[in-house]
Amino acid sequence: MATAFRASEHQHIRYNPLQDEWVLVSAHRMKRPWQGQVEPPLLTTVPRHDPHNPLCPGAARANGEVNPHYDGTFLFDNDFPALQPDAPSPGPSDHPLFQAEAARGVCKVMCFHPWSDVTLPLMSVPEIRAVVDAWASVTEELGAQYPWVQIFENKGAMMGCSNPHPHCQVWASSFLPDVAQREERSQRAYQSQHGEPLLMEYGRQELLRKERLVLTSEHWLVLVPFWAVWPFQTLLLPRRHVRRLPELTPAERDGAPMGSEAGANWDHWQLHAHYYPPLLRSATVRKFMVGYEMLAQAQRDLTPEQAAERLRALPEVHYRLGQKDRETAAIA
Ligand code: H2U
Repeated sequence: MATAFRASEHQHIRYNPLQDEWVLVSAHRMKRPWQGQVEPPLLTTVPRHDPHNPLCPGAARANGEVNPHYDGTFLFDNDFPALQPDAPSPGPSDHPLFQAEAARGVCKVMCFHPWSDVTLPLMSVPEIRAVVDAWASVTEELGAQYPWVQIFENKGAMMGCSNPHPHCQVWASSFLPDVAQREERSQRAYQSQHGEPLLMEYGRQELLRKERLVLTSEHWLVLVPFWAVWPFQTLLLPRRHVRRLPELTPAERDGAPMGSEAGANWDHWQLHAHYYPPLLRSATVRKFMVGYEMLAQAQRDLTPEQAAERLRALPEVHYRLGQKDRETAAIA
């Protein structure tokens, strides 16, 4: 008799219908001993204000400009922008194997808070709301001119974040970046075939199946997607159809994180945020995307269902509030 399939025991591949790619799931690999790299413990002693940190209020930035003494969010043009509005065009290509196109755009940096020793989850709801409002207005402003506005936070030195001060980046581009293009294609095709947005049906299914939900609220769902690549990857979805950040109601903004967009008829789009924590087993063992991932396809060790169960079991209290710097993080 054939062995009955169990996702936590048996290797299989899963399809990501949003980004049109597959992931190899091999859960039993978590049983292997770990002799690889162990990261240093997290830095918890960031000074609240450092006059030499270019993201702090009143500090001088790399281009010599001095930041205002801001007391909420602070948005400025990146001094080392990856995209510029007036980049010249490389001109027509003379061969299909050598294609290049103009890349124009704007790069901004947004500080979330005047203090360096907080992160979004340690901020109060009104403070987080100010960030969400600032995301919505920068999306509206840059989205009027560019087809794609990507808001992202590189978090932690482990993932290449250059500065502990709480901040994100906003890159608006004259082209649809690769991932956005794949999500655009998938969502447009799904809508024309099924008459509703892909992520609306996906969210509804996850609510019914209940295996991968991490948090649900009146307005939002957080889940480990069926096709997650990073061990503790999560997807945040609004419960109703919301195409873009500026469409969020005040109540939704009081509990909402980031997203991204484009122009014309985008009824197939559903606002969403991806969270890709790099951790594999603990805060000090990271998942590297190396040999097989670079040469063949993404691979994960524990199943998305196991990851969701572990995330659901986490305490409600932020880990830093459980430590001695409780007073540092408690912001009224
Ligand atoms: P990370 O989010 O990856 O840490 O990057 C911070 C950005 O802040 C980075 O893109 C910009 C860098 O160019 N920055 C300035 O624009 N001015 C500065 O003085 C420091 C950092």
